[in-house]
Amino acid sequence: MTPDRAPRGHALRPVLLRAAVLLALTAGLAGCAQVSPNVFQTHGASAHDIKVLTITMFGILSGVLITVWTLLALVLIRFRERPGREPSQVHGNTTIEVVWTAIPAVIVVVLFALTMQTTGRLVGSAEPVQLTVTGHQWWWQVSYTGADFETANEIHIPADQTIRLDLLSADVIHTFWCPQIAGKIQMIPGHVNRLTILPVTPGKYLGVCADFCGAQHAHMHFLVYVESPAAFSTWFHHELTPAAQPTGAQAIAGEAAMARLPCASCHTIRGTSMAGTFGPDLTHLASRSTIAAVTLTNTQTNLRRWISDPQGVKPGTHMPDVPLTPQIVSEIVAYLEELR
Ligand code: HEC
Ligand SMILES: [Cu+2]
Repeated sequence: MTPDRAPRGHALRPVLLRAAVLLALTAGLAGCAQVSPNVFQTHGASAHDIKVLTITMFGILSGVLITVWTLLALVLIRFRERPGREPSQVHGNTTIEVVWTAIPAVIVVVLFALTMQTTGRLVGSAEPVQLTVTGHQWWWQVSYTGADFETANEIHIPADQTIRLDLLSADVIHTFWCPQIAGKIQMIPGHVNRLTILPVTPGKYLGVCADFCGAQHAHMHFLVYVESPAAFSTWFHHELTPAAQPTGAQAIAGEAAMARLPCASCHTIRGTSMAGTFGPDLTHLASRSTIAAVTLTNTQTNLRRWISDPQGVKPGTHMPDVPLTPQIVSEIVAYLEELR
């Protein structure tokens, strides 16, 4: 019925407008982000390989698409219906059948070969294990082979060195993905997946969990710091040291409070009696730039917010709200801020 058509045409315009606004907003927001997991700005060998493969495939397949559409358009125009005319009938023509089977077969073989070549490189050589990253709902536990320390959510690695990551999960399936450095790989409970990476440009790169893993999946980010070998070595040797002894009166009270509160049953602070392993190691918390899997920047205000009400910041997080007086919160924050 014709009357139906007009309103449909009108309805389309606001939809297109909204889509355009949304697209502009997204682009704007992406521009604001301090670190963006931009797959086109690669700074790791495998991320680069994946980008090249993606662009090559996109090119080949675009060629196929354009060729098919062009031929289709030509055929539609040239052989449009005209009275008393019919194109030659080629049904069952062997030459044509062979050609249009062979061309796609060749294309598929080329795509397959390119993919195998790239994935072969991604698996990499058998480097000694250097890092183990364990996905937890909703944070990342990080340890270095042969080194007696643990950290969380912020991974430091030296540039221009091949590194092997052993990836595990403590609960459900997560996916480790730092797009500018390497491809994504799943973290599966009870199974070790390996990823060999070669970061090239020093810098700070954002990583995400790329598999829906529960309520706070969207707040399960990590940061990769690719550093010069000297800077990495400084960081690494500092991490090996036990926690700093608190100096201020508030901080001393804060340490005592944490040791007697439930905090101690979930968190380790090396050099103290606190040795819980359920939550992130806090030994050098103050040297991290973010907390709660890059949900908040590591500032005094945010530490207060987190410790007073983790469930308000990250609803469902496995850190419970522990009832604390503002005084005790201040003491704990003073202590945590000394844990450089
Ligand atoms: C039941 C275990 C549990 C208890 C009790 C607990 N936490 Fe946590 N805590 C966690 C978990 C799990 C996380 C990670 C949460 C996330 O990122 O989703 C965490 C995160 C943190 C972080 C952020 C660490 C980082 O690097 O992101 C701080 C700081 C912290 N807790 C301090 C405390 C303090 C102080 C107390 C006591 C008042 C406490 N926690 C009690 C489990 C616990
Ligand atoms: Cu996850």
